Amino acid sequence: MVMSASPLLVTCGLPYTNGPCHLGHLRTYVPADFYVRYMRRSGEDVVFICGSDNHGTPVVVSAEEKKISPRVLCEQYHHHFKKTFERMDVRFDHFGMTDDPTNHKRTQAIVRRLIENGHVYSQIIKQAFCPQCNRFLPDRYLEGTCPHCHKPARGDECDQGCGKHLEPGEIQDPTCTICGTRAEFREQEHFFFRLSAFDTFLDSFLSGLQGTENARNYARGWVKEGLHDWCITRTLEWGVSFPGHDDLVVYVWVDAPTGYIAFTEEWAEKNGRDWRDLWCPETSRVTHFIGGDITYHHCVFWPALLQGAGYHPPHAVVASGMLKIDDHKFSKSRGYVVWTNEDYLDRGLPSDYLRYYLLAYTSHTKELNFSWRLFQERINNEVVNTLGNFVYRTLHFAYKEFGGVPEGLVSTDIIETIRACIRDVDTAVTAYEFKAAVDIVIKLAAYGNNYIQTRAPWKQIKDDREEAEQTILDCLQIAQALAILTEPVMPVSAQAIWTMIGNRENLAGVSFSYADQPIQARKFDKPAIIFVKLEDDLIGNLEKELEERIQMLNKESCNSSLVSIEDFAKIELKTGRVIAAEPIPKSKKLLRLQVDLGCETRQIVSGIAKWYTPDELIGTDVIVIANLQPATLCGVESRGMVLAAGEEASLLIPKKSVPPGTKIL
Ligand code: B3M
Ligand code: ZN
Repeated sequence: MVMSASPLLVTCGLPYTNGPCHLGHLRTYVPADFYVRYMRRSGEDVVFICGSDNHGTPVVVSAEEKKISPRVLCEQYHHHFKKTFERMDVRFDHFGMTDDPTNHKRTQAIVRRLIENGHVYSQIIKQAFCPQCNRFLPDRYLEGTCPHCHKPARGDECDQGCGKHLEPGEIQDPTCTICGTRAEFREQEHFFFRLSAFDTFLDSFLSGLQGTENARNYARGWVKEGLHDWCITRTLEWGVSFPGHDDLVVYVWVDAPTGYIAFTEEWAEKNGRDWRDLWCPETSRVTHFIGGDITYHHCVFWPALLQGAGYHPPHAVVASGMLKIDDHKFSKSRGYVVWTNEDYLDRGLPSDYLRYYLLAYTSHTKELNFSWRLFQERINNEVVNTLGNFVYRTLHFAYKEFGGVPEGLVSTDIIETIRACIRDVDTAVTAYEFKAAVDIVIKLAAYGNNYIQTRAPWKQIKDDREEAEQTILDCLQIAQALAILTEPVMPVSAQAIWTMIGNRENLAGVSFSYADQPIQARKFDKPAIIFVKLEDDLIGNLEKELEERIQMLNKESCNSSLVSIEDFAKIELKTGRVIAAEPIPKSKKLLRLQVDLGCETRQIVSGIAKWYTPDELIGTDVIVIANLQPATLCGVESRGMVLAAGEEASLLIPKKSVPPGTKIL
């Protein structure tokens, strides 16, 4: 790795605070964390920055559905993401919020500079408006058809087809997302960023842009096709005010990437550093890790914004391939999703295994397929049988026969093998080929396995103790190198191996150059098994749950069988008012509700604890199935069911207030 004086700033695309963390997120964050750990271990000064993306219509639409303020929703998910990343051992130096004051200030400063530099102009445009909801419909408030590929699209992007960014007014057959009414168009003044004037700049910028080729090549193609100016204002109340126009906010794709700078400022403030050292010098190395679907924003729009406002454009963009679940396009609404907490970490599965899979499945820029079976196969073969087996056999034998690392000189060809491995890993990481890097490390473990197997120190020791001692010393050297080299991939297990070999200091402070240093004699304790096999039962259950989720959602959305009106009439639907709500101690999901049904108060247990606090439910009018057979959930009797829609349990609520117990006909 070539050393450079400027610190390396690594950022990750900012998650929207409108839904929980899933594997699609981790597809980018885990490799970024791997890269940061790797670069640090190579001696680089690295700052790792991320934060949550709080603005834009994804957040307002969700907040509106949940009937909470956007800020409250953002804080909930902000904490959720922060905690989830910690649980996954993705360790940011700072995790900010784009709605915090630093980012409001930085965004406005950038917009002002763009205006002063003549890169912004105003224009009267036709804006989609919903006559029913009586409001303008920016971005995700609008649905329709993509004018380019004719697939269903959102107001500002073709999310189900060609992926193109759509400008206001471009989408065909537009309807309001909230009420489904066909949108009308009304004239309004908006502000545009003159992106089209940056084609020459972008051409030369992209030819020097580091990172993965996919990002560079797509962006070059788009610049060649011709650039359109971007409308950078929206008629919304939530966001960063557009300077001089309080009725408008800045488009989320201006203030979201600006968060990268604002979060660096916040980090620098806390750490007595100057954020400018990371963003301003010619030698600055800002490296953005992003999902491939936001390449346009990071390789075209954002560099032009920075250039226009007099900032230094990024040094590298590393774009990950998309995630598939069971070979299907990732889709929350169709159930092709694996939630990081609920489906993985909360089951007690180790973060290290998932990190390994995400890094080792395929090259970073390719599509990554997740299935529980493949996950089991890869972990059991590579992590448990190859790496784990080698380390355990080595340590176990060394402990049993020598009580630790024996005195002696490690064989030179072992040191050479380790050196070659470090060199190859370095070449791979420099090319952002993380899978190749992980494979090389596992190959070293396989080499070790073969070494111990063919020399069989358990046989050698019978005739020649010294020969056995040499074999095990060589193996211990490999095990020590493996602890250092696997740390960026599986930090928890690597630390455990490191400690088991009898090292006292923390592995975090150890550099790669230590891996080929002869291991010193020392005693260590009886080793433990670190990598445990993923059993068929567990994987079978997880697979079944995923299948059931997919089937249920698909049935719901299209294949529902018909019921007669008589059958439907058997179900007694009534309105009810929540008069008391409390958590159920043994459950994270359930709430115990007391619901006023007019003639009686009913106890109903509802799986909505993740989405609503007991306090906010009190006084809410809900729809209840009143004649459901009683059931006992977590030891609490439930007599009825409260209706809610979707993965995030959006409660169905009567539009006009009606007395509790009103029958639904
Ligand atoms: N919040 C998430 C996405 O579109 C978006 C990323 C912002 S990065 C500055 O993937
Ligand atoms: Zn399209």
